[in-house]
Amino acid sequence: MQTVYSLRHHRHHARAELIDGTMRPPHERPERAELVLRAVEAAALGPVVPPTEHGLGPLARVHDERFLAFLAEAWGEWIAEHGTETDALGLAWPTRRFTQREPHAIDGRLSYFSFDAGSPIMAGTAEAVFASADVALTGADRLLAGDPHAFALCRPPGHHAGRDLYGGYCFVNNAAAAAQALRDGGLERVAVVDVDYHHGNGTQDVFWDRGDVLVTSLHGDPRQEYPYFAGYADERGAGAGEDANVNFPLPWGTGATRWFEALDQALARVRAFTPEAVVVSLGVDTFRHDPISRFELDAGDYPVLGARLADLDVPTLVVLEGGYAVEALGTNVAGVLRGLVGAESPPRQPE
Ligand code: 6XA
Ligand code: ZN
Repeated sequence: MQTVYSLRHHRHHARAELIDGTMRPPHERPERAELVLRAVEAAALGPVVPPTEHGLGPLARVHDERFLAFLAEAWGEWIAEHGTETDALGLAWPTRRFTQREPHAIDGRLSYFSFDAGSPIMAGTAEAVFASADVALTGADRLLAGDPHAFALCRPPGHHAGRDLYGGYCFVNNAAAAAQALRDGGLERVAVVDVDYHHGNGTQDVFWDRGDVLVTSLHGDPRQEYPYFAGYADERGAGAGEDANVNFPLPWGTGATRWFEALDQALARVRAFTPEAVVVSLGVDTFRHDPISRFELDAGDYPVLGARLADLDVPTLVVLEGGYAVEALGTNVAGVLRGLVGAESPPRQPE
């Protein structure tokens, strides 16, 4: 199995994020990808390769072009207004009964194109974000070339990014871009399985009215958990996409038994859909010791997850999303990958 990785993720290293009422060093930081890379190398899962450049074309298939242009120009506009001493963050959002017109000033545009205050933009953000998308798209290329598995070691993550909205540390939706690239590469049906602790609201948004991409997500109940305003079970898609969006909200404290029950239900939906490829949005912030999450999976559960995905017996691209318990992040991600490629199964007995 190839792992796709770009060093350019280092260009995004925000000074601070707004969390719990204060500005703190971000949970989503470059060290995360390095730790995952080291664990993947240690597990000897296969070669680590750089991404190939895909340009903005494949991203414009899942995002508005104005939004992509905004991401590319936001930092330049911010420093013209505020200098380089602070990261770019929005301040006031167009919520109920506000106009939805795009302002001219950068401070207003940041809010127009975002849904939270926890996703700072800095000098290298656009470069890192577009490189992260290239990582996912290169992973999709591996599947189109016939590989049964690939791992896109993406950073920044992507599953919160909608057609024209960023947030939750996500700017461009890597998994959605990869799923669309698989469709554009000739596959008829693609399923997304989002196992990150947080609802993949961005992926849901991108494929909301589409019947050709099934989106399933297991996540913290939005009544309790970020992103709060998406992820309910009655969000089932619309038009041609009706019933092609399947949410499994789960309460704080959910442990392996309940989580795997929901996973099995999600995978039953995936099987019934008969996809030609699966894109897994892999967050390991479901881990018991994750600092921002409240599920209770243990390290031993991740290879089991990988094996359940392998049981689908469909070409599978794993795209990295969240996970912030840095001491266990690499082990947990590598555990899923080992389970997926069968490295966990006992050696076969001689006949
Ligand atoms: C609020 C929490 C952002 C969640 C990021 C994440 N700043 N999403 O892990 O999957
Ligand atoms: Zn997450």
